[in-house]
Order: sequence, then C-alpha cells, then structure tokens
Amino acid sequence: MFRQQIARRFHALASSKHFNITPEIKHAIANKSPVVALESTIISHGMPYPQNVQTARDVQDIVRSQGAIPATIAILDGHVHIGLEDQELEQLGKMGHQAQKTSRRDLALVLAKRGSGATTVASTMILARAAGIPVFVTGGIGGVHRGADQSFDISADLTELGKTPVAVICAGVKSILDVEKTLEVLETQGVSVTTIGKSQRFPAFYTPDSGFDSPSRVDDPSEAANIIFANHTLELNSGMVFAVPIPEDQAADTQSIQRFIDIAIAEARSNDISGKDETPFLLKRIAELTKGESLAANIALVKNNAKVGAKIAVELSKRVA
Ligand code: PSU
Ligand code: MN
Repeated sequence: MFRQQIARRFHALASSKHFNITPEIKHAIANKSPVVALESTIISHGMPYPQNVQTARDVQDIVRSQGAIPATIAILDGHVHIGLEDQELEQLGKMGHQAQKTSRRDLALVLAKRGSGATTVASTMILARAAGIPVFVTGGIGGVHRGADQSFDISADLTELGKTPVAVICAGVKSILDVEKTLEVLETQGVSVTTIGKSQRFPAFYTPDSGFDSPSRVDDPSEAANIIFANHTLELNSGMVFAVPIPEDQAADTQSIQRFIDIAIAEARSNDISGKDETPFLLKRIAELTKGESLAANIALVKNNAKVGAKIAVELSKRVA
C-alpha cells in the first residue's frame, strides 16, 4: 500500500525536454528494477585523468555485476543526462577542472546557459530524485570544513540531505573536514547516518575510523534497504547517509595521511583557496603528497561503495516490486 510513495516514478521534470535518460535506465525505473545513481564531480574534480574515467567505468561494471543498472549523472550542453555514453564519460574526464562543478545553486545557471557541468552530491541527489532513483553511490560527501566557524564553509550536500529523499552510500567524510561538526549538522538536518558493517565507528574516507561513533549501525545492505523503505513509507522527504568503511587492507595509514592532510590544508589557507575550489585542491595535493597512495585508496573505496550500494538497490527493489 505504500508502494506509490516510494520515489520510483518520474517526476514531471524528468519527462521534460531538459532530461535525457537512456532507454535502459528509463525501462529499469519504470519496471522498478534496481538502478544506482552516480555523480560526476568525482570524475571531473575528484581524480586525475585517466584514472577518473577508468574508475567511473569500473564502478559502472561493478554495479552491473550486482544486478543493478548504473546511472551516471551530468549536465551536457544544457541537458540533464541520466546515464552517460562511454564517449561522454571520456569527454567529462578529459575536461577535468574545466567542467563546471555544479551544486544546487549552479544548476539553473548551467541549464539556462546551455552549459556543461559535473554534478556534486547535492545536485546529483536532486536529479536522481527527479528521475525516480532512490539509491546513489559516491566516494565521500561534502561536509563542514575545518575552520567553518570563521569561513562558514559548509557543503550544500548537508542541507540537500536534509530535504531530498535519496540514500547516499559513501565512505564517510574526509578528515580534510571537521567530522564531528559534520555529524552535528547532519543531525540538525534530520539525516539518518548509518555505518554498514561490524564497526560502531563513522569512517573517515581514506581510513575506516574517524574517531567518532556513528549515530547508528546495521550489519548488511538488506537492513540498509529496510531503513530506506521506512524513510519513504514515513514520507520523511529527507536523505539518508550510509557509510561503508574502506576495507582495512586498502586503507591509508592514519597518521601519515593526517599529516599530509594538515599540510594540504595549510597550503590552501596560505594560497587563499576557499569555497568550491577547496575540496578539489585538497584532493589533488593529498594525492601528490602521498605519491598516489591516497588516490589508490580513493579508487578502492569508491569501488567498494559501488558493490554495497548496488546490493542495497537490489534489496530495495525487492521491497517495492
Ligand atoms: N569528496 C571527495 N571527493 C569528491 C567530492 C567530495 O572525496 O569528489 C566532491 C563531491 O562531488 C561533493 C563535493 O559533493 O565535492 C562537495 O563539494 P563542496 O564541499 O564544495 O560542497
Ligand atoms: Mn564549500
């Protein structure tokens, strides 16, 4: 009886001429088959070419291997694309920082100018919801930046999570951010935060333990799907965070990664890098400082998230079919 309430139908927006949904994804959504949304800022700004494109392809393959359909989301020439052709993925990956990082505030501008943009967690959630895709996999979400008491730099990802009913599967938040304040803001926004697995800890992206307890924990993707289903049933209209700790054998060394993160943050401050440029700058510098170790961890955790997220999408579709 609650089936109609699950965000599994196209909103009017998604049927408009501004949306370009691949036939495969359209068919899957209409049939309530499992679909996993994927963001594109991670491709353009989160990793260097060509590892970014290779990782995006691998992630799509992993989603498929679990029985779900991948839907990479981006804006190309003023059109929202739900699902990218391989050469579109390549194009976006090559553009790198030349693609516009598009969060909620930028969406209308990019569309009106018929521009191209890579979507962040916030804007990918908006577009996934419009298309009727309730499960979304990424690497890490944005959060409260360190020093936010002065800079007020708090990612729009957090407020989006407060008002858009999409489940975001990630590896926690990076320790380039203030993890404790990020968890506080998520609580204020009414976002459920759940770590999947044995550990009670909220993970810190490159490492499995941020030092802070996760507000809640479940054992597996099936239990996660139950939470998503209950969220939709209650029509809470808020998002959910599911945190998947990076596997120990692929994690970075906690102390050395923290040292490099601190160096990168100090460099950002002394070079006056702030706002939307801060996260991409830090990711790039940390990859350089760790001689690629952080990039390898980043790639590994995204793939791991894709596997878990696809399982969640498969479980959820059993509950709504
Ligand atoms: N964290 C990462 N990799 C990323 C991002 C965050 O580890 O690529 C990207 C995501 O797209 C996220 C965005 O939504 O950065 C957050 O940017 P900001 O803090 O400017 O809101
Ligand atoms: Mn910001």
